[in-house]
Amino acid sequence: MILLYALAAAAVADPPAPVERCGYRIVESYPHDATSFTQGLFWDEGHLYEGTGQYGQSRVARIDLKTGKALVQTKLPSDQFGEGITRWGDQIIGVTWQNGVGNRWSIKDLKRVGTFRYDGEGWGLTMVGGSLVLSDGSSQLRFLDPATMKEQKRITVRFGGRPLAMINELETIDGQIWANIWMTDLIVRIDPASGDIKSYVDLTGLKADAGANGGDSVLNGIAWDARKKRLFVTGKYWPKLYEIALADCR
Ligand SMILES: [Ca+2]
Repeated sequence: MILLYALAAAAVADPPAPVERCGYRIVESYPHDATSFTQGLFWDEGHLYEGTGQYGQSRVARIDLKTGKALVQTKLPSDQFGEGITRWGDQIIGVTWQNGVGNRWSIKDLKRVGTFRYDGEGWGLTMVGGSLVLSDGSSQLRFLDPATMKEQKRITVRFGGRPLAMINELETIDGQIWANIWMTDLIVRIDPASGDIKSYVDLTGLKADAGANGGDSVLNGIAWDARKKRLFVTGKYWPKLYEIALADCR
């Protein structure tokens, strides 16, 4: 009887899986170009790669971690507002905010090697298990074939069972999707199969530490150095970029 009650309660309530909260500490801070409206960030082979936004100022760049300076950079056409970038093979793939146009650059020299079209807005990008994952400001993440841009599937990001919108910059860490939530100091870990948020980290305090001010200067940009297991975060127009370590997840 007790078992029956328990089963019935579980079926009715179907409680969402708990979301764990993780603390963090700053491991190191580095200079970051305070003119960069950071939209995309990833790490590859010893360097950061950053994509920035704003019409006429959007660029994709290979950045020296120690100095924060661009080693190589390519400007986007002035009518494009740059958004997320990620690596796919020997290419960097990048989307734009409302242009419906994406770019492909050679990761070697950042020369543009192609363009593509997609529906809706472009916010964040990352690669998960061979699929390009695109956020667009909603609670949906689209999984696309990076060669053809055909949609393969989509998931709804949920926090405690409820859809959560404003999913922004993305990063894949050990097969899980991490994301900035626009206009917040939160980053979250998303299960790519279900869309459920499994963890979140409140990074309140970093913006002030960075000396960033202004309404646009929000936390944005997550990069993962898989080889050295370093997690980097920064924000739009922030003078600093941080390596952080997560702690006390519960
Ligand atoms: Ca990223």
